[in-house]
Amino acid sequence: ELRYPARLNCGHELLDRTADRFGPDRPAFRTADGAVWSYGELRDRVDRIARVLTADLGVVPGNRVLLRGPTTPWLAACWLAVMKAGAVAVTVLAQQRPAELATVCSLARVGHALCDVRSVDDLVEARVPGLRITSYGGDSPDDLTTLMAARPGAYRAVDTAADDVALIAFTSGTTGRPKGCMHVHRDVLAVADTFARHVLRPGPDDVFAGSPPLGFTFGLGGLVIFPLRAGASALLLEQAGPGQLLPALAAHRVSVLFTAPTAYRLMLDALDGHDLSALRRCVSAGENLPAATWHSWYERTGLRIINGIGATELLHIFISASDEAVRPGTTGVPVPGWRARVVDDDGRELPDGEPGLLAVRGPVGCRYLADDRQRAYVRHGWNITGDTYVREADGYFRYVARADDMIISSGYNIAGPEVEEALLRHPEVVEAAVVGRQDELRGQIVAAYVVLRPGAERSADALRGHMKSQLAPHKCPRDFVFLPALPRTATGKLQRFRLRGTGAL
Ligand code: 3SK
Repeated sequence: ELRYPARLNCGHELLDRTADRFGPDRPAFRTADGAVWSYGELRDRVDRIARVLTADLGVVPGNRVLLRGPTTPWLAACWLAVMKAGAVAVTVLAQQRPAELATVCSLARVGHALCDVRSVDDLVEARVPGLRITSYGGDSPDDLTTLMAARPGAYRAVDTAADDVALIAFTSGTTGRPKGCMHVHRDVLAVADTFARHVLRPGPDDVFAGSPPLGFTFGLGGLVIFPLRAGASALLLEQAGPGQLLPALAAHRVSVLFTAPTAYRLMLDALDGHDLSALRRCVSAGENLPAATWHSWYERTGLRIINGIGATELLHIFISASDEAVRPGTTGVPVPGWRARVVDDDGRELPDGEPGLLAVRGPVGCRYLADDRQRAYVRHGWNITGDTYVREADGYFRYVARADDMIISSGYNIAGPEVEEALLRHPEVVEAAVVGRQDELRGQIVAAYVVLRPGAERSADALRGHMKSQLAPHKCPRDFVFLPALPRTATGKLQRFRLRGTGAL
């Protein structure tokens, strides 16, 4: 069991203690253009930002501070400064539009914003009443970068309680209405001391990199919390599509990679000529990793992708496995410190092999910010993630579908991901999504939305033939739709509701 003192500031633990332990000259953050921030430099900048927050902007512990910008050391430094100042970080994605920003600010009662100077316009356009916006990275007299220069470093972190709220992470899920998930200082350390410590086992020489932004807790963990907790460094990439990721992995000798299944698939097509010899851990989360992608990556790189399921509600990954314990096609086992079971709608545990709702509990729990949906997420002390899973006889958890993604056709229960996985085994298919479409005769039919490799022939007959060789007839799609790209949220999650016809494509 994890034990933390009653008074704890996660910013102080992640930054000051790590800098003291490993030395201020160790690299903390790197950028694509070769800049390196040592722990000592990072600490100095964080402390000056914390002083500006408190002395110039009047931020007091508990105030909510919105953070917005591309993935840079400055954004990470602002996050750490908010932690050290005992305020509450509300991180949002660079892609979020003014109306969405206004909703988040109103739900979280945000009074201050630190925003990359390049992303300020949208925030101004959001017209949030009473919001004080401070840009960073500019050169105006009221820019954070200018204000910092007039403030000394050496800021002493606020003596927060371990269960004071440290951050509010918003999730829109895959359907819309945003929910704010509150996490306390202890939670921030707990995800590093469970998933990162037991599954990644990082050391100070590791270099972390990846595509998820810091406004998504997958990225915040993988690119800030985990490397700093280990005294390691992170390469922070403003552009982190598969096209930028591969050369960056080689040039910066990245050893721990965080990205989503789609990026692994896209990188497979472009691996040649890239030196990935420093890479030792490849983490996939955000959505289910198909076994076909795991095997192709292993064949080409010799690396075993670490699959994981996480949630904004629970901050990071809670089921996973690493090294020889990885079983392709499954997510893994509860990360040490976590428990998981498969239950029915009444919360009763189901026997192994039977699909049901995934229920988990551990050091971090879901605490929605004033939202009735809390009652549905936390039942009988267990977090119900909304995923359908099977626990196999050997204790491994296998993903079946999102609970609302099961297709019922002619009385058969069909899991969309199983059909998608079979589609992805076709050599011309890069992405696939399967949904149920209403049908008078069968209740629902299986409809497949497919993205092909550039130049591939759009032939439904060819796909139909392939699917017949892969799956029982009732699971084969009756309709194929070819798309240039699948609709996704800003964090990369598939928006099936748009494919079901309940939203614009
Ligand atoms: O949403 C997810 O899938 C996720 C995965 C890993 C860590 C955090 C999150 C939110």
